[in-house]
This record gives sequence, structure tokens and C-alpha cells, in this order.
Amino acid sequence: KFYPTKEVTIISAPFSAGQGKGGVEKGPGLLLKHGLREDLEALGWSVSIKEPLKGTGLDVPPSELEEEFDRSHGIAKRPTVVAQATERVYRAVKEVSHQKRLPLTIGGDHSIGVSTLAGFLDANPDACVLWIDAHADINTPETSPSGNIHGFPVALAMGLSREVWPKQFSWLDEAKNKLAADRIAYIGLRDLDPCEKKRVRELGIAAYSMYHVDKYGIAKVVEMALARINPTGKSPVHISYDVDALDPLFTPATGTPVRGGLTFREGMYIVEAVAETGNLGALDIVECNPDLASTDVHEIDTITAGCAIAKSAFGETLV
Ligand code: EXY
Ligand code: MN
Ligand code: MN
Ligand code: MN
Repeated sequence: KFYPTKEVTIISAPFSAGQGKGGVEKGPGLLLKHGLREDLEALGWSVSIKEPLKGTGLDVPPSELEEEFDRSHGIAKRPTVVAQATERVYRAVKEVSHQKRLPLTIGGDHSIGVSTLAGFLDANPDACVLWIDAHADINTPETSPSGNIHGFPVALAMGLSREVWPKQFSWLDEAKNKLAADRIAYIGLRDLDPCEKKRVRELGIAAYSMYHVDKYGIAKVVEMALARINPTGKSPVHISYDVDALDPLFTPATGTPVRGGLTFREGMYIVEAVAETGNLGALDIVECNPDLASTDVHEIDTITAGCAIAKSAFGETLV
């Protein structure tokens, strides 16, 4: 087992300026209010909490942060604040990873994925990544249709088009390891921009869309994905879980919902299967936005789905 002593640090990342919709910064508080910490303790984990954005003023809706459009290459929105927040989260994930505690990072929007990838890879050069998402999050300023940096984290962690990143991301040059294209697999894809499709194909990234989930079933998809990125079966697995991978029936309160997603059970199966290997190395749960819920039930469904992902990943079994 990768964490025989079962120690986890929850890294709270209430950040929303990687996209434009307010409310996703409330995700961490609500996940904790719904018992995330107690759930993990009940499974035998000792839990600590880190709040790298506390007191920075970065944990507010995007409308309260300075508007900024970097148009030097394509478009990137609010690069200064996103770079500041992601650097802080990176430092927290890196420290926790070097301490051999499992980093569980809760967002916030998915821009913080660059922090968790770079931070965990710093301590674990052999890590592999399952990116569970409707989206590929592999845009750079020149390919992004929106300029929203939550669509960039995979590209940033890979160092793609380094020359066109906003200069504020120079902190990332000090991270020891870049994410290699053969160490990441996607599951749940169904909404990629044309340039993202081209990039995923050209890089030969293992990409399992909803078509593949329908065709092979989720168990086979997880098996194929892990065989591609972790052929020896010995590497720690970092799961970056965007709740929009699940069908909006189950996680309606999220910023970029796309119909035709994973069922609740398919979504849980992915993390259960990794838990069973004992190789879970790091987990992110992102993009819960209570302000986008049209009813209280939608809010509770979304937050409790986030908690369920964590419980399944940390070893809860059904019987
Ligand atoms: N590909 C689109 C864009 O770059 O704007 C949508 C990205 C949504 C990203 C969400 C977090 O996964
Ligand atoms: Mn997404
Ligand atoms: Mn789209
Ligand atoms: Mn995402």
C-alpha cells in the first residue's frame, strides 16, 4: 500500500477565478460541512487540514477580483490571480506529498489541477494520472476559446507551449517534473474543443470518452487506462476528479455541465477500483458550485456526490 499509515491532508482550495462563475469557491466549505473529514476518519484515516489561500483575499468570487485579459497570445483571463493561487496550492501539495501524507485537494475550479499535478509529481516522479472529466483541460492561451484557465491545467503541467504562457506562471519552471503524455489517461470525455482533440491525438494520450465507457463498460475502461499509464502496476495514481464527469443528473451544480455523462455507480467504480489496488497517491475533487443549483436538492446531490467520491477512494466498500 502506498500509504500504510493512512494519513491524509485535506488541502482546501476555495478558488474560482479560473473561470467566470461565482460560487465554486464555496465548494470546500460545503464538502467539509457535509462531513468529509469525519467520513475519512470513520474509514480509519488520520486527517489534517491545510488552507493555503486563507488570508490572501484570493478565495472570493471572480467578480471581486481584478479583471484582467492577457491577449499577448490568444487569451487568458485573470492570469495574475490564478498564478498566485495555483502557486500557493502547489506549495501545499508539494509539502504534503514530500511528507508522505496523501494530498486530498478540494476545489474550487479545476485551474488548481496544475498545482496538484506539479506538487505531487515533485515528490513522486513516477506518478501517473487519471483525469476524470467531461473536458480535457488541455488548452493553452492560443487554443482556448474562452480564456478560462480551468481549461488549461493539463497543458500547463505538461509544459505545452511554454513560450505562450502568461509570464506570471514562471513559478512552474521550478517544479521538478513535467507530466509526460504517456502518464495520463482521461475517463469520461465528451466536450473537447477542436484544438484539444488534435492535441490529445497528436500526443497519443490515452483518452476514454463516454463512447468507450458505453462500448467496453467502466471496469474494462479503468483496466485499460491503468495498463496504459501504469504498466508495472507500481506507480502511485493521482486522480483528478472534476465532478462534471458525472452526468448532470447526479452533479447538477457545476459550472460546465455536459449531458451524457457517467452514472453515479460508474463514477464511484473508478475510484473504488484504484482504492482496491492500494496505489491511490493523490486525489482532487473540483468544480462543485452550489450557487448554480436551481434547488436545494441539486446542491445537496452535488456536494454529497463529492463526499462519496472521497469515501470510495479512501476505501469504503459497499458490503
Ligand atoms: N474547453 C472549454 C474551455 O477551455 O473553455 C471548457 C473547459 C471547461 C473546463 C472544465 C473544468 O473542466
Ligand atoms: Mn470539466
Ligand atoms: Mn465546449
Ligand atoms: Mn476539469
